[in-house]
Amino acid sequence: AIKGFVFDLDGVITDTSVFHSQAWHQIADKVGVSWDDQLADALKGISRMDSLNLILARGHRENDFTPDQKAALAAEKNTNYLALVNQMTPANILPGITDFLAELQAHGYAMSLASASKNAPLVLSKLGLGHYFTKAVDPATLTHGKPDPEIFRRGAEILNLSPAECIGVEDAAAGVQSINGAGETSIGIGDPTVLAAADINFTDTTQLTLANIQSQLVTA
Ligand code: G16
Ligand code: MG
Repeated sequence: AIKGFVFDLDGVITDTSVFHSQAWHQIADKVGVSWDDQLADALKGISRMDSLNLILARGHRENDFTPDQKAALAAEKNTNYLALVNQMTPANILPGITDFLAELQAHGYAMSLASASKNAPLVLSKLGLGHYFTKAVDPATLTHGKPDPEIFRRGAEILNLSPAECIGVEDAAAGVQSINGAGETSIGIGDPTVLAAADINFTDTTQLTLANIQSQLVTA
């Protein structure tokens, strides 16, 4: 039986991707790499340094910076990003999420966070949701990022649950792959063609209710 839920942050609980994009766009301009929506999309869910490496590679500038210079660029992006995160409020919570988290808590489900973001605790506190996520995987301790199953496997472990007892919730294909690889039931939020590997598909966060999940699990 399902006893817990493991949540992605960006794209499920809130849309930090617009802020990540804005912050990276400033760095791309600085190093002379042209910015487009495709590049912005490619950065979703991947770590800070992997994001910088991807931006530099797009501009064929991957060999133009020392490790120290790259660390400085990544730190500058994070400063840009934190300025935006500090303006976040509970109004930035995606529709239906507040009700869904309350419903899960009322029914005694455990919940944890599986976000690649080192800033996730700050984001959750700005949203007023920190109390739901006292259990969160520390991304600094991971060997592999999504789509590797490690982060979702750890999301179950910190709840003292087996993967079979957990549902993972994701908006990215790489995240759904991570959930499936961990042996959890996957819910994909967004375009069902992109998230075809998910056990359950919802087009948006307003569809996240226990009743909808139960009816999808029965028909699956
Ligand atoms: C998020 C974002 C990524 C970001 C990553 C690391 O992942 O989707 O774009 O690069 O975290 O963030 P930070 O620089 O704050 O450590 P997720 O897993 O919440 O979708
Ligand atoms: Mg996401």
